Amino acid sequence: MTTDLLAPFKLNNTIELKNRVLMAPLTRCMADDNLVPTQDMVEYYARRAETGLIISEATIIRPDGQGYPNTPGLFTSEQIQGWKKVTDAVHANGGKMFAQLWHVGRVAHPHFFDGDVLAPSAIGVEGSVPRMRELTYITPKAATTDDIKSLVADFAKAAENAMEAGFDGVEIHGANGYLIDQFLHYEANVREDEYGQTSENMSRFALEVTDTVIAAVGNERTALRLTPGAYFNMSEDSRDKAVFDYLLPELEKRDLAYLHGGIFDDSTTFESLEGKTTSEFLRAGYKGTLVGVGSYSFESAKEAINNAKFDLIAIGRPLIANPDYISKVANGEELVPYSDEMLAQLK
Ligand code: FNR
Ligand code: 8K6
Repeated sequence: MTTDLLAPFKLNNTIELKNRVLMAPLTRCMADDNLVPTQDMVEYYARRAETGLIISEATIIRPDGQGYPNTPGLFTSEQIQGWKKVTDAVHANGGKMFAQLWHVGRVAHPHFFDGDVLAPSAIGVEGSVPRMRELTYITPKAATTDDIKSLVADFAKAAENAMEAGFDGVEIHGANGYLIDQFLHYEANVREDEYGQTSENMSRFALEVTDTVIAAVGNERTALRLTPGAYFNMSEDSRDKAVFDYLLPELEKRDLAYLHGGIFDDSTTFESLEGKTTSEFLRAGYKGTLVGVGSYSFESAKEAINNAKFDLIAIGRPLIANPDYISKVANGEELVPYSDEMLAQLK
């Protein structure tokens, strides 16, 4: 029997999705200057409510988590109210939506806020802020244990705010070289305290954030995105695999809503993961609900799910190009191809 991707999927006792096709988190840099979602964003998300679950664009948990212009936040009442309009519109169209909770760590830029750029260690990245080429990255400050406590607490506070804003759950952004991912990779973490040096220590921050978010909103409303193979704002280290070998079974015990791989093309293999792809590596180490992502078509996703490579598929760029992706694939209609120029406008 083959799985129908467009049939309902029970995530857990709290949440049932109307199909297995998720909208991947997609940063659009279109919030207003107070980082509040706009009416255009309300309509953009509402148009995509036919997907089983919309994952919001990455949303910063506090001011020093910002590394790109006009990315939305979830730390002021105005931002919460702005998101409430989005979730109300998505719900009115029969959809469900999680907020992706984000802190960029060392790729934050003080252009956007007052204060230090925090990271696990004082190791910077080369280059400059996308779309703002005059802003080159600075060397971050290694977070103190008090800084770490406040970061963990602020992830939980943002998760509570997400509930107030009407989201159905949260996806913690632990991927793509941002703060949580920086703790998980040797290239960015050379700490000598209980957050560095060993797999258990390097996993500590990710697990503390996960556990406090679960305490705030419940495990059935908590998900996590991870990038075991470093590919963005980070380079691979052969020791990284051991960190994820420790982390994945720990996460499995938490009984999350789902685990999500972060990657642009899931055919990419990683030397540091013994030649595995992101979804192969995550599937081998994690038995709970797994979301695949990265250059999949509806057909290739169907094949992967039927071969038990993962359980749900997240679709990114094709959903930028086709707000009506679900009805098009259901009817066998041709999709509009994505192009980067489409990022200039919210359609
Ligand atoms: C992304 N991606 C991304 N990932 C994430 O975790 N949070 C984010 O905010 C973003 N933002 C973002 C913006 C844009 C313009 C692109 C193209 C991508 C990655 C995204 O979720 C997904 O993993 C990739 O796009 C691969 O999936 P597709 O597009 O091949 O289906
Ligand atoms: C999450 C932060 C937002 C960054 C936006 C990234 C936009 C990239 C759009 C182009 C996609 C090209 C895919 C190439 C993948 C290379 C990965 C580094």
